[in-house]
Amino acid sequence: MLKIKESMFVGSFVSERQCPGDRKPEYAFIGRSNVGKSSLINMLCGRRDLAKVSNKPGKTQTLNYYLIDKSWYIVDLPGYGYAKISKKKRYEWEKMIEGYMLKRQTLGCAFTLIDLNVPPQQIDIEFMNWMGKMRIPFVIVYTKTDKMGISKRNKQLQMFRDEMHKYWNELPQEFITSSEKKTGQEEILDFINELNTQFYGTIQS
Ligand SMILES: Nc1nc2c(ncn2[C@@H]2O[C@H](COP(=O)(O)OP(=O)(O)OP(=O)(O)O)[C@@H](O)[C@H]2O)c(=O)[nH]1
Ligand SMILES: [Mg+2]
Repeated sequence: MLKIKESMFVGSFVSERQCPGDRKPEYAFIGRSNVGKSSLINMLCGRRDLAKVSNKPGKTQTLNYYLIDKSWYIVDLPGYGYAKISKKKRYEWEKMIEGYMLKRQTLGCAFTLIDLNVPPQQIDIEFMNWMGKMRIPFVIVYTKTDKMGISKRNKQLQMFRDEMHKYWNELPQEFITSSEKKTGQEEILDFINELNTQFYGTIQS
């Protein structure tokens, strides 16, 4: 099992052009504001305060890079769907995220976070449909599952999958997580490890 030994904040950027140019594989964490992206990153890294967490939505506003074990990056992205900002600002954020996702060649996978405590949100579905159309590789990460019992969890999962099946024949890979309880850490890190191996394998051959 992969464990992260070293995690380091590298920098905050506002466009893809500014991002590191050393061609290491990277994994982006994306989802609605407040879904738990920064918390999940801390959980994966076994750190308390690596990424800034807040109970107010809209905390992360830039593309934040973390270098992991000197060989790959985690990218904390600003959340989408946050209503309480100006139209202009929201537009700028959308362009920043969109530009990043479309242009970033070293993006190995977008981890799309879905809060399992709320009913399926159209904005999440639309975002995944867009990634599908753009052929951006992504997986689903259900968050905050410590806040419910197993039967509610299964019910919510079923609802979300039913909604996805309206658009997708086959669903992407899923991870069930809780940053509070460290649920899903091993599964996600093993998955990233596999992708890293593929990435470096392809480059060397
Ligand atoms: N119970 C519970 N709360 C969580 C979990 N993950 C995050 N939270 C809480 O959810 C709130 C938002 O967490 P963040 O990690 O800042 O969310 P974010 O997606 O990075 O938010 P933005 O940067 O604003 O887009 C905080 O109050 C966290 O403590 C979890 O697994 N369980
Ligand atoms: Mg955040």
